[in-house]
Amino acid sequence: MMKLLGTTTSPYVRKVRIVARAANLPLTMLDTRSEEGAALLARHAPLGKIPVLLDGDRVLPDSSVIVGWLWQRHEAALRAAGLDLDPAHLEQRELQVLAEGVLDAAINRFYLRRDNFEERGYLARQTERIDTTLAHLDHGPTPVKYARPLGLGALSLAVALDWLVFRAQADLAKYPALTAFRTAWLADPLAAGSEPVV
Ligand SMILES: N[C@@H](CCC(=O)N[C@@H](CS)C(=O)NCC(=O)O)C(=O)O
Repeated sequence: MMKLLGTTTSPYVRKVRIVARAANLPLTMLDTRSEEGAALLARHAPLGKIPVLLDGDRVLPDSSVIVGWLWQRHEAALRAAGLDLDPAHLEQRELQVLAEGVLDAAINRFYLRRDNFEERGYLARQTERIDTTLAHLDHGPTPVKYARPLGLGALSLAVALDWLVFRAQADLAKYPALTAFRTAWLADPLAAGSEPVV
């Protein structure tokens, strides 16, 4: 059985959980906040980041690598579940870069603030990056719209928005298109049961 090293709060781990469940794959999650999970992460992940998938002899780091691996093996089941994770779709890749850029900036800011860093310099730069990118996605040249099948970028955006709300890192009320996108996502069975919890 495949083992996923991660936490119940991580949006990147959630992306993998959603894809594995959509393909009906048995997956055990091992929490990296436990001693056993932390030891396995230290052994397998030089970057110390989650998720990491252990599949037999294979050790796969990074949610995008893992999703690519699952797509190569289970494309038919994933398409049937309403996902199109083909990395050849460049528009979806572009959306993924923006969504995960926001997410990385917000995660950095969340932890730097917890460590009482001052709101200036590179920390303030993260806030700017989050604001400009959310505004671009909401009312730039092509505002986001929720649609099935869900692509790589839409899936990343969905888990990113949920995490931003979960950790109070963005006020989505300012962004009508993003709010509509999230409302549609939350009503989608693909989202159900995987929401971030501490
Ligand atoms: N590009 C990576 C990003 C993973 C990532 O940043 N994970 C966060 C948790 S959500 C993490 O492990 N952070 C720990 C750290 O930065 O020390 C992916 O897609 O998996």
